[in-house]
Amino acid sequence: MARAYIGLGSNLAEPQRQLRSALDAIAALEETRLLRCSSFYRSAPVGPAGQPDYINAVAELETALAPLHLLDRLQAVEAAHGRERHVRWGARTLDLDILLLDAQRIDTPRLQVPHPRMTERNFVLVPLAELEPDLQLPSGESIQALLRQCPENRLEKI
Ligand code: ROI
Repeated sequence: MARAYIGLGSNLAEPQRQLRSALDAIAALEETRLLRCSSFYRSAPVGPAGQPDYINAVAELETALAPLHLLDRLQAVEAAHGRERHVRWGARTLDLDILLLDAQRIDTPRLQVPHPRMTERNFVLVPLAELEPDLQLPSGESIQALLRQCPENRLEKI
């Protein structure tokens, strides 16, 4: 079994409802157990302006699925929530990112773990640190050090 942290984000079509429904779908995945979810956070959009605020959270899972199978299942959950991939960094109904899988490093065209942009995003680091305040990334960096270096972006716990 691998311990996985998944980033959840939505800024369309009742984002809090999208996240709750995504958590139900994740909890129902085969060979997977949803262990915990952080609080929900409201965050200003990173990327193109003129889109609604996001709701973000991080979930902790235990899974026996291989990494690419987990990615397939999460992308199916995104698709079931009406996710359409048009504009890079555009508004989205549901985004599910594999942030960490134990201390594994994966670097393939389809999947990179740790998620390559997680260290620049307080909407990922803050909910992850809420779950795991003593976490170390595979690079050896502590989540607390990463939080101190992370760019400021408006974020409030709901
Ligand atoms: N901005 C915020 N605040 N939250 C997100 O989940 C998010 N996701 C994205 C981009 C468009 C980069 N910006 C985001 O994919």
